[in-house]
Amino acid sequence: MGILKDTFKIDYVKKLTNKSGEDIEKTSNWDQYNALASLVREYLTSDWVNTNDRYNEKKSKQVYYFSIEFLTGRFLLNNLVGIGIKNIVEKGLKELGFDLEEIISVEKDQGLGNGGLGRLAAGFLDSMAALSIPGHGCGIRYNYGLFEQKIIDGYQVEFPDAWLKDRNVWEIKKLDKAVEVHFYGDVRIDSNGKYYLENTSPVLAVPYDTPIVGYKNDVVNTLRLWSAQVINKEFDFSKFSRGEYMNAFKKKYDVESISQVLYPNDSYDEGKILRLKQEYFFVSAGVQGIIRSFKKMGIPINKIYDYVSIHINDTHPAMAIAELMRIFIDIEDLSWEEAWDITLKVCSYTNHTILSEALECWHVGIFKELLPRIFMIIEEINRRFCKDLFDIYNKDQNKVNDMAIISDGIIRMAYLAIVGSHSVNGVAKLHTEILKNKELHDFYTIFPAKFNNKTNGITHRRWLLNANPDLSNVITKYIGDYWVKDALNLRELIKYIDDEKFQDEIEIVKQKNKDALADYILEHNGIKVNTKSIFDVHAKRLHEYKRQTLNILHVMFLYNKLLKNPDLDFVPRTFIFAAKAAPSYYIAKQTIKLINTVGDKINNDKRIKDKIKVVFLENYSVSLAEILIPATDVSEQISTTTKEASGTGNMKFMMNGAVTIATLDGANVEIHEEVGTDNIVLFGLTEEEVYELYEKHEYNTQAIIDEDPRLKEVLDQLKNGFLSEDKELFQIIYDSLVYNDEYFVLKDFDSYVKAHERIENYYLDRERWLKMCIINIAHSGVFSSDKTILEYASGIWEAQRVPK
Ligand code: GPQ
Repeated sequence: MGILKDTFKIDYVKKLTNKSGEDIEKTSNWDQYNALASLVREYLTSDWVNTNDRYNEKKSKQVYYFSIEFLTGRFLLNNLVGIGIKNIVEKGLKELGFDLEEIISVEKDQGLGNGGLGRLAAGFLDSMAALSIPGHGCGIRYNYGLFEQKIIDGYQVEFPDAWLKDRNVWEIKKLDKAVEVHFYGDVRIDSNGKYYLENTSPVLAVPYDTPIVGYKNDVVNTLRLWSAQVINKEFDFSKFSRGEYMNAFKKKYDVESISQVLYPNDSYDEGKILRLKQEYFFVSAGVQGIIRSFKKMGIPINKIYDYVSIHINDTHPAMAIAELMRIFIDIEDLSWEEAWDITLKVCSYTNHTILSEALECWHVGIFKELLPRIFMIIEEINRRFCKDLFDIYNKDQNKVNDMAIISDGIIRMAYLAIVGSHSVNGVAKLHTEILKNKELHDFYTIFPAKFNNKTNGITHRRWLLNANPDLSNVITKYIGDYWVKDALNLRELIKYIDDEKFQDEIEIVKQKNKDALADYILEHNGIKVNTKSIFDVHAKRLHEYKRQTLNILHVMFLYNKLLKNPDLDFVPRTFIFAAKAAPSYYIAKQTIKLINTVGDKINNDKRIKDKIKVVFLENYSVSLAEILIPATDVSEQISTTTKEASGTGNMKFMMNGAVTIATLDGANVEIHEEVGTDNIVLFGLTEEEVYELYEKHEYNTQAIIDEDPRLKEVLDQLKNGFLSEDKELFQIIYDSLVYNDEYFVLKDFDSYVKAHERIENYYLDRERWLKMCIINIAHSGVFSSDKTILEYASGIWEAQRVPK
């Protein structure tokens, strides 16, 4: 949209005064934010309405991305840029005496996700809007997002994330679009042989819609998040008259607990009944809403697959398959066969991990009680599937049991998702190959056509254009701004690789971002870091397979080396960590304590003359990542090969000109393909070596320790009082490494040390380093989620672009 600066100023002053009830000079930062965000919401409303009208008029196929997490972060900057008024607004505010950047920083992150999976969902919404694809999100409006992390005495302490405490400016509550979701009850059959439920406990699902703004294309899609409310007639008013005032609220409390809080686990299935309720709650509400709006078009229900695609983001929404079947059969009167045919065409599924502890399973007992009709339908899907398997595998009952959706009293949600979808994709080439050849090989054998790869992506608008404005300006100065529309255009930068002026400018921008991060670190951690040191960053969830332990052991080794020889020629390093651990993941939390303990010791040791600093940044979140990533020199992507399905942080760092130190895992493989061996620093076991080690059962950690005095020294330091008087503090980490090194930390240690030595050498050669940075930026365009989404749209959803 276009707007004149003076018009904006008038609008803003009016809004600010109205909202705050104060003279503008007396308003708080929050007032200023609230007014600006409200105004932007108003400005984009007509595009939102028009986008929906356009989709309806054209009967465009709609994609619904179902996800139990959407980690969107802040909206204000993204929306200002998307509707094309950022510069006008910035100038207007300045003339009024306000600072846009300051106002932007008031917004609380919408942190309704744990990590990669939820962030991917948010990025996909951004890309769908930017590409004019009718695609919307469906999820849960948690009252509390992912916990806020504070580091107290080196330990992670969790605090609730009350993100809705102040008004959420972006959302609109749509009471008229509320639907009922039914739990428990008894399945009955009527005289026509139709199933229905009786004596259920219904819950009201109320949608809150948030606009998802495209990029200067007048498109505004929708993220619809559902909130659980007690149904008025279910509120037991008679209890009041009986004097049971407090008890009357119990039901309300129980119902509202469904959308109260996000489970804080990443890649781990806790199997709690409340989680199952959450899943069915948003799936049922979402599916009902979709069918209701589809039916308004007056098209027969058995043609729905031409108009609707439902994407199942990991298995949490897999019940969409059974819910569609329920509605098609019980309400729309379709036959099982017809209903199944349509359901398959509508649904597609993405797998995000091969970690066994993440694979979602439910006990038949609790499932059947909570969702009796859905259970019956899954049983029938399973019965028919097993019958087919029985024929395919020549009556081999073992094979049937291996692949059954329900087996030994357990429902395997991944199998339901595969059987009930027409497409199953992994999230990076290596991951998809592992699914096809190992983890899901049996399914691949019978459904080869379903399996496909869609390598993850990131939105280059948030992660480059908005998070790193200085780098963006340099890029645009050299190659124009077409890269914002099409990130592949970043390749044009290669032309300037030898241009010294360009190299200088890249260096200056990085230094400026490092200076800003150093200020942040000083303010938040009280640590003064050397802004000329290598900023080496390991930022992601804390998980054993992501191997923050390998990193910190290496830091300890470098420290030992300096203690032995304080005058060593040594490129100063700042090792920065940022990671949340699941509150119940003990070893992960002890790893945070270890990092902080090592940090305290090193940071305060005068002998090493500030050559190493270790910083743990608390509360890693989207907005912290936006500060951290542009300031990074070295990106740590060091998961045990085969364990990281894709990774997306790796792509963000690369796009901001960091050099990656990496195992050949997940999408690192594809980053390597893009930049070539000279522009990434690889180390560690290969896929084949990892599988061989697992299969041979010959992995001997003691032999490795005996041969490597560096390793022996750091391991001893974990428990000899070197770090803490409490010698048991890190016993669990020591034991896991020495006696059960599942993630091959010790095996990869030597190769990791050497990789860091290479990094040091490359960094010393300034020109070489800058060229590596430039090559990384220039080749990062293939990892734009725009490319990924175009592949989903054509290869899976058959959705068209519907530009204005
Ligand atoms: N991922 Cl199963 C999560 O963030 N949470 C999860 O529960 C599961 C997967 C990640 C995965 O670990 C990363 O490798 C991916 O890049 C990311 O999903 C998005 O696909």
